[in-house]
Amino acid sequence: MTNSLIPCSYEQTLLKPRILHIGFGAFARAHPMVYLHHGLVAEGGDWGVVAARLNSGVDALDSLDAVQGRYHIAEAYGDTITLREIGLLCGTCHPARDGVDAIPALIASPDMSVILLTITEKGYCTKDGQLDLTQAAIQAELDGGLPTTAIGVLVSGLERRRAADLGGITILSCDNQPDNGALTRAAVLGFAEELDLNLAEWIRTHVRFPSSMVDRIVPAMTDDSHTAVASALGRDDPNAVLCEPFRQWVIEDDFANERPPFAEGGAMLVADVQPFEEMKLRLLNGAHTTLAWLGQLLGYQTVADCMADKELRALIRHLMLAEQAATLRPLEGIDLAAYADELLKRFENTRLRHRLDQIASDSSQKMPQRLFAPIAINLEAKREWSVSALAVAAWIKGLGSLPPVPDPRQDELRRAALCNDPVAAVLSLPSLVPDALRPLAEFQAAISVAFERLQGGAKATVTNTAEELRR
Ligand code: CS2
Repeated sequence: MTNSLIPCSYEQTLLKPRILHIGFGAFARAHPMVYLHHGLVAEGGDWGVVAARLNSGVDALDSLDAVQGRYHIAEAYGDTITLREIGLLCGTCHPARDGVDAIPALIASPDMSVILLTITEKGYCTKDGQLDLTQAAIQAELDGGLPTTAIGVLVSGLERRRAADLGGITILSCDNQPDNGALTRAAVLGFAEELDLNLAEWIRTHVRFPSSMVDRIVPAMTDDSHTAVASALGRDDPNAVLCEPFRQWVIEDDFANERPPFAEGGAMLVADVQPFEEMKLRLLNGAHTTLAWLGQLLGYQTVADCMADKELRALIRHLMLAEQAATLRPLEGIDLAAYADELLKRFENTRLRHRLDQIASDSSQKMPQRLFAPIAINLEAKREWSVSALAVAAWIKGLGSLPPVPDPRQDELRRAALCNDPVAAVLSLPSLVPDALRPLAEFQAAISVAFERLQGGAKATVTNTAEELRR
């Protein structure tokens, strides 16, 4: 085992609370914070971060406070673990501990310049690209209740910021959604418009919502990963996160004011993020979701277990290159075959134990961008999409036969998956399959065929499909 430890080289006491991160979990610690860390190492500066959580537990923040916000990132592959000490936090904030006004007050503090979001797909409370006004939590907030959703908290903070006559601010989404900046903007504006049209106008003028594509595989921490970090570090760090060495962040260059040193820390700033987002959402996340369901039906637990199955690995490579890559616009300087092979190597990382049931959670929020959108393009182009069909069929089969995983639509999905015709029942649920795809008879027919095959056994289906694709 080769271990190295790189201590933090900038002065934490010089940092000011200029960035607020809402949804401060493992991914936040291991991705955007690592970019900022490298930026501070390279350039210095005073960009400190306040770590906030909303509905998830406060313990993780208390635990950071107990060590002045310092924690380690362990980048692991094969026999090598590189530990980095991260020391850029200025404090933490949680409404349950600090009061409901605490996060809005931070948004309206003069030094605050950028708000980062990792709130997962469902945290945006949208439906069909707009704020979903029918969601109970949104309704309660709009009826005068305390802000509890990220969108409500953001608008409450922006309202105070406007009242305090402070300048604009940037809200930067770091979640796996296409056009995540535009989606955040639509949700925030949708909420503000219900409250006060002048506030909505102020937001339009003063707040920027750049889109970004984020990539780093950061599985939930387990006892094993804590033990691996402790043995590499020589002591326990309860706040450490173990992840892969790879990281990528492509950010739309659209900031309201000064930009934190993300680019200096390795991020790419571009005019248009969309082609990068589509590439990553379809090749990486599309493959992940396929593995999550098909892999579980095969009895595997982790992504790396799936990669040891040669036939499944071949299907995933086919999905990436023949089905998903075919739907992308050409991206200058990117070799998609090399990108796919690098993804497969990343998936093989046995140090991560990236659980399939973790990836399977919230699938109703992931299917549209990861599988349905590319299927629609392939159908239109009359291209083959057999592995994508298998992925959707595996999801429907898994919903009815595997232990349930968290999903905001879990109850209706399970009910539909246990009907006589689960394929028709699941695919016709409202706002799940895009309108352009749902009525196409060939869409449902292909998923039904794949579902029938899976009824005969997942292993035989994978073997036969791999054989058919080789021909
Ligand atoms: C995964 C992602 O859980 C999931 O849905 O597909 O978290 C994935 O690991 C990251 O997007 C990688 O960048």
